[in-house]
Formats: sequence, structure tokens, C-alpha cells
Amino acid sequence: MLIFRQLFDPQSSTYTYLVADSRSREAILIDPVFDQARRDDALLRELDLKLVATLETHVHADHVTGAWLLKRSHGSQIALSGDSGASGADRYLAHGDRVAFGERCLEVRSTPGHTRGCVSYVLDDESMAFTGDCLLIRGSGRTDFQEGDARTMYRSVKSQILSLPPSCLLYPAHDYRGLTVTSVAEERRFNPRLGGDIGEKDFVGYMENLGLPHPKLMDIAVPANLQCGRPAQDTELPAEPSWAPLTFTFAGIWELSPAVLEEHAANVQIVDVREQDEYRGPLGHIKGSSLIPLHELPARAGELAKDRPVVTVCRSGARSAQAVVLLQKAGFKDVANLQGGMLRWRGEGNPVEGSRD
Ligand SMILES: N[C@@H](CCC(=O)N[C@@H](CS)C(=O)NCC(=O)O)C(=O)O
Ligand SMILES: [Fe+2]
Repeated sequence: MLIFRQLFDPQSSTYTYLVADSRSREAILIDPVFDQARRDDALLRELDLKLVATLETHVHADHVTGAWLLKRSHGSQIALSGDSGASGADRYLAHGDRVAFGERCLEVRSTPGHTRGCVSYVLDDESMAFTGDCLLIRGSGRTDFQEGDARTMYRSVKSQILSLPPSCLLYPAHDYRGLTVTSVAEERRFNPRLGGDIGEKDFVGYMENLGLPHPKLMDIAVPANLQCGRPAQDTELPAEPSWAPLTFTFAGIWELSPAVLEEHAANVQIVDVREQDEYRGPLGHIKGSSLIPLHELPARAGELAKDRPVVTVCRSGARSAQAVVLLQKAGFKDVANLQGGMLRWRGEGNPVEGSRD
């Protein structure tokens, strides 16, 4: 079975796609975003997947790829078109190549026009295709920079994308209105630039008059992507918290295990966000913790020191995850949630105070 997730980067309106084979657990990420690598790490871990490769649809002008960062943490292969002009990839793709993940594969189709090295990826059974910035939903990528060419794009769309089966779902690299997916049949009929009887000349005329400003990050993104997202200096990497070995969840929360908290207890402030009666109830509480019920936390956050890490605790780890969010909003930088709360803390045999049993 295919595992499929559509992920979104709100900064650049970029879609990243995770496709994986449920039997072998091998996964591919299409168009990962540098700033979202931590999110992607978390999802791969939580779904128990092994990232075998990252694929680019092209050298992006609006965000830096996460390919290099993900290779560093997962050992994944970096792959993109040989026509991209990029260096630092493990595999340079050409039209007709196949990229395998477990028993499934993606077929590479050359679809230049937005850039010279644009490719689309078609799933082995032609049920879905990833069109990058060639065909967008009811639109198309722009053709006014990076060796873009409207005529070439028209031919790419007609011969490689709209020629797929009508039911084939199309997933673009961006959507600026929040649309998520379309199909070949829909775009053949309703694409205002390329659908119906619209000819090549009509399309070129349309594209010559888009009048779009260049992407804000273009001068940073293009050189970085020509190196597959490898930063010029290590200082450009997103900072990892150094005060304890933490895990980042797909839900966006830093967490630590009971064992790690035990080890670092002396250096952190432990805040229990349950209610008074729970704190003094049968589950007990962790020695040295202070009680600030969740609903009082916004008003009482000032009781905590900002220069020492804070660990939040509750019964199961749910309310305390929300406490992490509230404390981060209040300006606390080093905050983490105790995984599984008091239930797991006790389940793993750690000592408690004030317990009635
Ligand atoms: N405002 C965006 C512009 C993004 C942009 O130009 N995107 C390209 C893809 S890299 C495009 O083809 N856009 C088509 C459109 O905006 O209609 C930014 O600054 O990043
Ligand atoms: Fe693009």
C-alpha cells in the first residue's frame, strides 16, 4: 500500500510530498523545505519510515531545499534533473528514469518551461503525478526567469502532463490560494491558461503579461539550491536545543523522556500544570516540581526564570504540551514537554512525592 502525505510550508506556500511503500517502509520526499526539515524528521520517525531519497522538481527560487539537511540526518540520496545545473546531488535524473522506494517507483518526466531542468514525477500506476512549478492548479509556473520559456512549458504540459489518464491526480509544488490537488480531466477542461482549445500563442501571450515581482528570497534560494541546500557556513543551520537530548514531534512540540528528565532534573524547572487535587492525588508529583495549573499559566509565567530550561508535566502529556506552546509565546526559549506525563513517569518506575498509594 502507498503511504502519502501532502505537507505545506506557509512561508513560501510550498508543498512537500511524502510517498512511501507500507511494506518496506521506504520513503521519498519530493521538494522538502530547509526550514521544515525538523517537521519532516518527526513525521518520518512517527510513521516509522526510512527516507531513501529526496527529489527536487527543479531549482527553486523562493525557498531553500531541505535535501542536504535530510541527507545529513537520514543518509538519503539527493536526486534532481541533470539539466538543473546543480552540483552536490547523488543522482542526476533524465527523462524516463525511475526512482524506486520499496516495491513502488516514480517515473521521471522532463517538463521544462518554468526552468530548464524542471521535471515531473509520475507514480508507477499513473494515479498521481507531482508537477512541480510546471502545471499549477488552474494555472502554471511563471516563465520569466531561470531560463524559463512559455513555448517550452506549453509543450511540456500538453505532451507530458495532460496526456496522462484523465483520473490521474496532479499535485503541484505551490498553491497560493490554498487549493491542494487537481486532476488531468479537470485541468484539460478548466485550466484558464492551458485547457480546452487554448493554443500555444494564446498561452505565450498570457505568460508575457503576468507582471509578477520576483520571489523575495530569489537571491538566497537559487545559489543555495544549486548546491542542493548545503549551507555556505554551519552557522546557517537551525539551532538544536543543547540543554538536553530532546525529540521534536510532528505536532511541533519539543519533548523529553522520563529517563532524560531524571538525568537533567537538577538543572531544570519542572512545572506541573495539573489541578491542585490531581497534584496531591493518587499519581503524586515529581520531587522539586512547582504547581501552576494550565489555566493560570499565562498570568503566572513570570514566576519562572527565563534563563533556566522549563519542563512541563501533566497526567498524560497533553495539557503540558499546550503549556509548552503558552510558555514559548510568553518568551521562554528552552521549554520541553515530559512525554506521557505522570502516567509514563510512574510506569517507568520513577519516584514520586505526595502519592496516596
Ligand atoms: N511572492 C512569492 C512569489 C513566488 C513565485 O514567483 N513563485 C513562482 C514559483 S517559484 C511562480 O511560478 N509563481 C506563479 C504565480 O505566482 O502565479 C515569493 O516572493 O516567493
Ligand atoms: Fe519554482
